[in-house]
Amino acid sequence: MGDYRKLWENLNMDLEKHDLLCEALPEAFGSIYLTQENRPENMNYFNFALAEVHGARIQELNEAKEKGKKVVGTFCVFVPDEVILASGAIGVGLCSGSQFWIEDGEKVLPRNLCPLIKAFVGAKVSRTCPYFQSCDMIVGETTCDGKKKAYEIVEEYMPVHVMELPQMKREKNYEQWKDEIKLFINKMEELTGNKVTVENLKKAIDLCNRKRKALKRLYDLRKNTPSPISGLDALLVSQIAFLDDIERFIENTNKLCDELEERVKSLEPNGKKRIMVTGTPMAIPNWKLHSIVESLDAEIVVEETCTGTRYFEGEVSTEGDTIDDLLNNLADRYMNINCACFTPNEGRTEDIIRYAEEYNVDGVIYYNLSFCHTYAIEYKKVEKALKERNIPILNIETDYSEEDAGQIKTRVEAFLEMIGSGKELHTVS
Ligand code: BJ8
Repeated sequence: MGDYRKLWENLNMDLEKHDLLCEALPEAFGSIYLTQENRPENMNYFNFALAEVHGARIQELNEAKEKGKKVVGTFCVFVPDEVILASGAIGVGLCSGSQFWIEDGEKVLPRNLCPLIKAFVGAKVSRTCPYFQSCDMIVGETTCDGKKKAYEIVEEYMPVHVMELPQMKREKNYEQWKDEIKLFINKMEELTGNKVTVENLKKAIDLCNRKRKALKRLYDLRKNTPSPISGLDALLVSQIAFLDDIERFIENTNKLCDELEERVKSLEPNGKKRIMVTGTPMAIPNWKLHSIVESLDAEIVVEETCTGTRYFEGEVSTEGDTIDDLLNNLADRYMNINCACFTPNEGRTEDIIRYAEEYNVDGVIYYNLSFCHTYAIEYKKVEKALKERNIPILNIETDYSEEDAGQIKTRVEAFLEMIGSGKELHTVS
């Protein structure tokens, strides 16, 4: 990474503390990622994006800001990126996946809270996240209790707009969400001084759909046995998706997929167990579960998470001639995301069952961040549905620390032994 100290200083960052973070990340990335064998060549782009995650991309964002663009931070896949883009702003995902920020988060939040929330609040209060520091506004949402209350704390540091997400999926809830998107459009117009028109909103919808298509293409390739890409690498691509320039991300993800399509033609069986991960998101640099599972005789082939299928499944229609038509299209697509904050949420279990078949999985690991009640409670329903179909499931509740890594490894090992032999070669075109 180049020298960005001046830039970070201008962003009012705590440079000394940030140095500590910058020391830890390359080490973790090197030992987890760069030790993998036979990685696709086109992962080099994503390695570079990660290496420059606090450098070149931040410089790019700040150059855009100098030209008058606004940068907006988000924490949930319900916040429609289309609106941010249509207003001429840049969106960045701010969910944080590092233990580094937990201590600072705990200074202002209770300890018995989900690590994702403690980390993003810690990142803000410690002034060590250059994305947070580059944002003109953040957009929260009323999903889980922890998040919606945490935005009240973040509001003491910077402007916040909170979208009220309904927690049921009845007809009136679609209307409510549509109204919230309308309010969000007003807010973005006020922030940027730009009008959201039918034309620029359609263009933004199209761009986001292209991003979804690229990710879907990557995931479809993972349906092959064996997968032409490790779960770790696919996870990195998804994580970079939340931070990168959208056009460049689409181009590089498609290049990677071109290479993987070639790889599929000469796949050799590897006997590894095919695992689905379902549950809470894995924000960068949370590679803990994937690195444990893939250090064993297994490959992760799909994530039913918000850093996985929930992020890209379902496109937004561009049909219609008015903003109201497009608002309906946006509400329809977003209300189809099956987050555990909804009640009931049968759609998620149906998704998991469908993916188990489509991705030809041998077993499912239910990944739950500690103190995430909605996903923890939903476990029983998912377990019951999978057991009825003889699909093995393992429940892992963990945080960002490495303390329980050994214990998780032992449990995953026992799980893999229990689920028996790996699948034969099976290619999907
Ligand atoms: S749509 S999963 S991104 S809310 S922060 S709910 S882990 S206790 S992130 Fe989420 Fe939107 Fe739903 Fe997806 Fe639990 Fe932690 Fe809350 Fe979390």
